[in-house]
Amino acid sequence: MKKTFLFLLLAATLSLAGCSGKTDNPADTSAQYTPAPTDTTEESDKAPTDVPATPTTKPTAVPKPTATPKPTTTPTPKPTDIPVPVTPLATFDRERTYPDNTTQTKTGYYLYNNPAPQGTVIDFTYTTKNHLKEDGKEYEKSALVYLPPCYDENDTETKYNVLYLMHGGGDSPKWFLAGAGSKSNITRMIDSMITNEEIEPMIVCAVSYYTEYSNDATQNCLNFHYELMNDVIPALETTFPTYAKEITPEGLAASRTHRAFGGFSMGAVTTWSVFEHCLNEFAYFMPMSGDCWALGMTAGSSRALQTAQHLADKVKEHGKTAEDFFIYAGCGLADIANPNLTPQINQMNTLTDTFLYCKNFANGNLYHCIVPGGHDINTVDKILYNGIPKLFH
Ligand code: FER
Repeated sequence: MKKTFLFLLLAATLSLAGCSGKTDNPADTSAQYTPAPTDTTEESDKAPTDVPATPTTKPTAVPKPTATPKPTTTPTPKPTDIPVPVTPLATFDRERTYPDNTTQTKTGYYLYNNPAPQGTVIDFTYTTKNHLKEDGKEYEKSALVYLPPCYDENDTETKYNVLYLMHGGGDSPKWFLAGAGSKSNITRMIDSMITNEEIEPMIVCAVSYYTEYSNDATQNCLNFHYELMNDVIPALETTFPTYAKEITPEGLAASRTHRAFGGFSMGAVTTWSVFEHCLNEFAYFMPMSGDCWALGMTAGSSRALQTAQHLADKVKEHGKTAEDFFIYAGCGLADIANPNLTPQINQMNTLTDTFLYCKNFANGNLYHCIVPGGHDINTVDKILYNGIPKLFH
C-alpha cells in the first residue's frame, strides 16, 4: 500500500474512532470532536478564489480509471484570475426563503447542547448485483438508515425527504451514522435541527460503494449510480414513506426536489458522478472534500475547465437548466482535496449559464463552503452543519 493511502486510511480510521461508540452524554463528545477554537462566523458571498498552500499530496493508491484521458495542454486560468459572477439569474423565482449560505465555523452548538428527541439508526439490507455484467450475481448489501424522532411506522401519510450519504476511502456507512442503534454526532445534529424546526424531518441513508465483485474503488464510485437507481432507491423508498409515489422514472422525477446525495472524499467523487447521471432523480448535491473524477483521478485540478464543462454538458443532456439543481460543495481549508475541488468550482463559476455561484440559493445554484480543518469528519461535520438546512424545498 502506498503512503498516501495509509495516511488517508489512518486519518479516516481516527475520524471513525471519533464518531463511534458515543454515549448519550453530551460531555463525552468533547474528546472525540474538535470544535472550532472560536465562534467566529464567517460569511462568504464570493466564490473561493484562493487555493491555500496545503499539502498537495494526491492519492496514489486508488487505481486510475482505465479510460483516463491524457492531460491536454489547454492552459487553465489560475483560480485567482476568474471573475466572480455577480448577476443573479433573473428567472429564479423560489417560493421558499433560504437562509444565506454562510460558512459558520462553529460546530459545537448542536453537539454540546442537545436535549432534542433522538431519531434511530437501523441496518437496512437490500439486494444488489454487478450492473456492468449481463449475468451479475445477486447478493445482499447493507446500508444504515437514520429515521427521525417523529418517525412512526404506522403512519404512512407523512412523507420524508431523503439524504443519501457516501463515505470516503476505506470506510463504511458507519462513518456517518456510527452503526445501528447508536447515536453519532451527525444524527444528534440532525435531531436538533429537526427539533429546532430548522429542517423538516428527514431520512438519511448512508450507503457504501464497496462491492463483492470489484476492488477498483474509483470505478465503484463512478458506477455506483447504477446500484443507487436500481437497488438502493427502490428498496428504501418502498420501505419508508418518501415523496416517491412510485418507483418509475416519472415518480422519481416528480419527487427529485425531495432527494439529495452527498459524500466525503471518494464519496464526493461518487456525488459528482451521481450528479452527472441522476439529475432526473436528484435536485440537491453535497460533494464534500473531493472533486469530480469523470475525466480522470483528481481532474478537478488537472483538467478543471474540462471537468466543469463536462458537468455543464451533463446538465444540458438531461434537459436541465441552472434552475433545476443545487450544489452545496464543501471542503476544509487545509484539506488535501481542497487543491482539487476549489479549481473545479472556480471553473464551474465561469460557466454562468449553468452554474451560478450564490450566497443564497434563491439567487443561484452553487455554493462552496470552506471551513477550517483537514480531510476528516470534523470538516464534514461543519459542512453538514452549514449545508443541511439549505437542502430541500
Ligand atoms: C480528492 C478526491 C478524493 C482527493 C482525494 C480523494 C486528495 C480520495 C482519496 C482516497 O480515498 O484515497 O480530491 O484529493
